[in-house]
Amino acid sequence: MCNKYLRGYRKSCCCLLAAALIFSVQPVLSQQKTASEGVNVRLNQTGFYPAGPKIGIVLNSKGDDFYIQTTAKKNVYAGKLKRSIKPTFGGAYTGIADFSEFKTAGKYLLYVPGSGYSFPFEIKPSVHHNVAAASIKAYYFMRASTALKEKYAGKWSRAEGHPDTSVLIHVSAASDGRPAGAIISSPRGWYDAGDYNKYIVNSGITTSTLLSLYEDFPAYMKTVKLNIPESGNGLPDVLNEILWNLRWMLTMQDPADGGVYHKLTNVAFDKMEMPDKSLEPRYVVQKGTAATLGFAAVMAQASRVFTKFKTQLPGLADSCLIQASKAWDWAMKNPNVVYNQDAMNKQFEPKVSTGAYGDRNFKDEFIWAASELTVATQKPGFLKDINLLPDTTMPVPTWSQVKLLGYYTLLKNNKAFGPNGPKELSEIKKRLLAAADNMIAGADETAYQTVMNKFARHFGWGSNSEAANEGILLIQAYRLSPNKKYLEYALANLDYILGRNGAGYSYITGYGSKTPMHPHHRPSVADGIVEPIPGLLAGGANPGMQDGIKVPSTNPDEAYIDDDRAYAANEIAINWNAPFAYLANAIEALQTEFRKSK
Ligand SMILES: [Ca+2]
Ligand SMILES: [Ca+2]
Repeated sequence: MCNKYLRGYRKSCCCLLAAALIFSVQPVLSQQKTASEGVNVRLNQTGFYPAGPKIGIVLNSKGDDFYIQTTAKKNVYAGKLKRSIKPTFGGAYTGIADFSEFKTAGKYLLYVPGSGYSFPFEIKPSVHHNVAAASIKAYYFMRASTALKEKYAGKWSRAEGHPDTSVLIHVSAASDGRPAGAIISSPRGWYDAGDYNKYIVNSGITTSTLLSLYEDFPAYMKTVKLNIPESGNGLPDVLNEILWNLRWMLTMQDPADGGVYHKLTNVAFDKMEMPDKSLEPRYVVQKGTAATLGFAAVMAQASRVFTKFKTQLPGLADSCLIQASKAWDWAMKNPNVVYNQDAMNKQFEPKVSTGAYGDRNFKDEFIWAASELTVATQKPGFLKDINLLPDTTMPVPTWSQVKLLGYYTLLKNNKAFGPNGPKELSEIKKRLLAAADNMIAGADETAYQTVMNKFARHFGWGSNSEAANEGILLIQAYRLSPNKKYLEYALANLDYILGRNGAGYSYITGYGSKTPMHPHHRPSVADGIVEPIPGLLAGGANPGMQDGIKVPSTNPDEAYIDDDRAYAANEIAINWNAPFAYLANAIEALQTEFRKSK
């Protein structure tokens, strides 16, 4: 999805080799005991809610019995496997171990004679609390322009990188007031992904998704403590973390005309080095319609959220709304300014080869920004010239397709409109619920019992964010119409990401028994610490191999490799972590709902 071409790469795997040698001196018995864990028996490696659904998937099953065992291998529950109706993408049928009716809290294994054991898992309330919080804390580790202190970052503490107080105006971005080579200050923000650049388009969907998490579940999000420098200042920590990026975004608007620079970047990707070692000049480049509308949408949403914290943040909500309106005005005057990096490089020096995030269709960005501004201002004018229903598709959001972000906002603020809401609202609601119904139809026939596993096309670049965004759509539908199936299949996609999948990985660094150890992420590669920075979501299974690194299988859901060169399957990115953070925290916030019907 980031579609970034990389240079100056070097591999660093000596640490893993050393770890493997240490493990080889462990007693043979313990090796045998662990050898079969998680190979044929796949499930959420974190665990399950006592009253929630609990499913394990068994590959190569010989019989039809399964057992839940304590970690001392004592049987506490027995059940029968069901055979999947449809096979995996590789053509094999699976055994489905449904132990939902086993509700006793504890630590367990799923055992299937002839197939082996699952990894250990827990049954307990709030079982996802820690991994959900870690996926937001991950943004602290992505902060530019600050040192990470040991008190907050533990062994991943590091020196400050990229102060970005002296950023050049690239010739593509020159204006009367800011000629090429002029200097602006644009500090803070999150590094985008495996690289150290900052892109407004991708920051837009990311920041909005995290703001929505707070907006949709404010009571729960107040309980999520992150141990970051701002903790304890009276704001929920998720908002504290968002502010680090929001304050950077605010500096990316040209105050003279309201247009927003597409990105703040080196001219080329850095080597695989720590951020403080990267000292290349930084530029802001060309203003564009996608960046400016994304900025308008996020700032309008932020004004709505932060208006409740005027004591702690005097003036912020007002500034956000003023800057959102200025951005909107620029976009209305410049409705089709594409960021075309190749064309820019033919015209201007220095050439820029970092992530392009090029988009040519702004219908969805206009819908998103107009929806946010309408809700924030309660003025219907923003929607006047916008076709809210340009087509019948309901694509889950990506950085280049944000229509549903606008729909979610309109629907959840439905009541605020009173009788003067957009006339399309009821149709949008109908389409969202139909999309959710469509999504869950047939998921129970798949080999892994998930929406994610329905179609090969779900397994593109950043497939784990597809799984998470499907989960968000189902949760948005559940909030409109409390069909328990929506919630259960949202949870099933969380189970997918945390281990019930074709690759057998829990795709979040540091959470689960088999997790990515070599994400394509510069600090994780360069810091000399064996464990990668925790709470990061790997892109996931993707048979495309755009990086040229061979994956062990090209079956779509198995096409994953834990290799730090494999940016097509194993990069991390802020726009992938955000939907995971939404899904995992939303499921935690809604966990008591599982008790109600069963
Ligand atoms: Ca678009
Ligand atoms: Ca490392």
